[in-house]
Amino acid sequence: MNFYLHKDAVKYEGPNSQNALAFKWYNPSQQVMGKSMRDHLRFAVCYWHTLCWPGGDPFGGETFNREWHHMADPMKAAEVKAELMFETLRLLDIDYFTFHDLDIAPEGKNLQEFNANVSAIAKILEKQMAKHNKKLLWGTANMFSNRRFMAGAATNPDPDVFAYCAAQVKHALDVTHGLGGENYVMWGGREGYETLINTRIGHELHQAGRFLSLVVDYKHKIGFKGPILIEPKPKEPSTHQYDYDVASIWGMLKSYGLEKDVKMNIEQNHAILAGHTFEHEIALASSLGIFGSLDLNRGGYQVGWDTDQFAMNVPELTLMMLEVIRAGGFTTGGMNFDAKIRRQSIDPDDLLHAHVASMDACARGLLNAAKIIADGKLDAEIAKRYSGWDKPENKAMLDKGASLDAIAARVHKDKIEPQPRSARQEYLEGLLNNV
Ligand code: XLS
Ligand code: NI
Ligand code: NI
Repeated sequence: MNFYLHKDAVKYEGPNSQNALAFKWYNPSQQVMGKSMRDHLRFAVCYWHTLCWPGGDPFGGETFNREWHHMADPMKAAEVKAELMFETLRLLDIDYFTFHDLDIAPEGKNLQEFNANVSAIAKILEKQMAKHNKKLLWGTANMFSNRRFMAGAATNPDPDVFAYCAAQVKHALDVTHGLGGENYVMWGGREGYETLINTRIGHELHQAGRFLSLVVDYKHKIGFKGPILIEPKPKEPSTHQYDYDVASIWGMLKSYGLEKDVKMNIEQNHAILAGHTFEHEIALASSLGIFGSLDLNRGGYQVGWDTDQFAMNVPELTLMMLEVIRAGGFTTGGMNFDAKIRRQSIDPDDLLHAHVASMDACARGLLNAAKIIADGKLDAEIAKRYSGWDKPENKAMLDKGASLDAIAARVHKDKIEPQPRSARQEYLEGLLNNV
């Protein structure tokens, strides 16, 4: 289908280019800290916001009027979306894409028909991937749109819904595996509750933990190599969500012994809704050994919901990239544009402008982060702040054999009196602005 007006793949032209559909900073082959920008950033285009969302909001319906949203035959529309996904990837020079089962194919009358539709479109995707040399970053199952999930997916009070979810995830994981997907994502939009007066929290939490364990077992059974990624979000659509943030998921992973198989897919807007910064969630996941992948977007700071705007703020992206580099970079993960253009951006090429501008902003963030690391002053300041822990007597306090009374005895013997030191925040903020 003829959709975009722009026909040539976007290319790097450098910071002085006046061409709006050219990269000014994202130069895929440029080496940064021993790795190409393409390999650092591992961008992905998402199906749902890019090709499925019609531009509605809670107060008004569609604004985009895309032709394929109005086709009589939903399988024909699915084929058009598949074709357009690869056209989008070609134009943006992006290697990866992501989808929910329901994004790529229509539901049909029952689960059998849904599975058959998903498998049929997956065949088309497979051919296109081989032809265009594109890859699947991750797949997932949509277990939040249909009314059967209104009281939860795996945490539904009705065990039939739990069973249905098992069948749906089995198929979505099979399809993701078949397409060589590098991760499998679980976002539990309905895995929470509205009111405690009708809810058994303990039972629902156990359902969530057991469901995740079943998915991990199945992943091993079929030899799926990538991690299962959980995507934390504190609320919306549920009022109280069990997968609130990285810290709460860590608790669940530890209690069910899943911390080796499950990692985090962290989204900027979800971090903001949980009262955290994006970099906080990345740093925490990395320090717990569960950093996986990123859903890249930006929350509107004036509204309290998931606005999923394209990430454009270079200083914020600098701090984000600094944490990604400190985490050792991506292995199977990447940066998925889980972002939607505003509903007034109705031109087809607005989709290209959004991705290109955000890719450039990420590239600037990467270059800035690399400069901060090369400059070394920030890291030196942090090292100095923690340098007391290099002394053997201090290190020993964290060892297994340490005891409270022995430490107390040393405090009295050596007359230890802590001397407060400046944390130098404004000096460091100035330092970052000047790299
Ligand atoms: C919604 C989530 C969703 C997941 C995939 O807020 O971000 O888009 O990324 O189910
Ligand atoms: Ni997301
Ligand atoms: Ni989101």
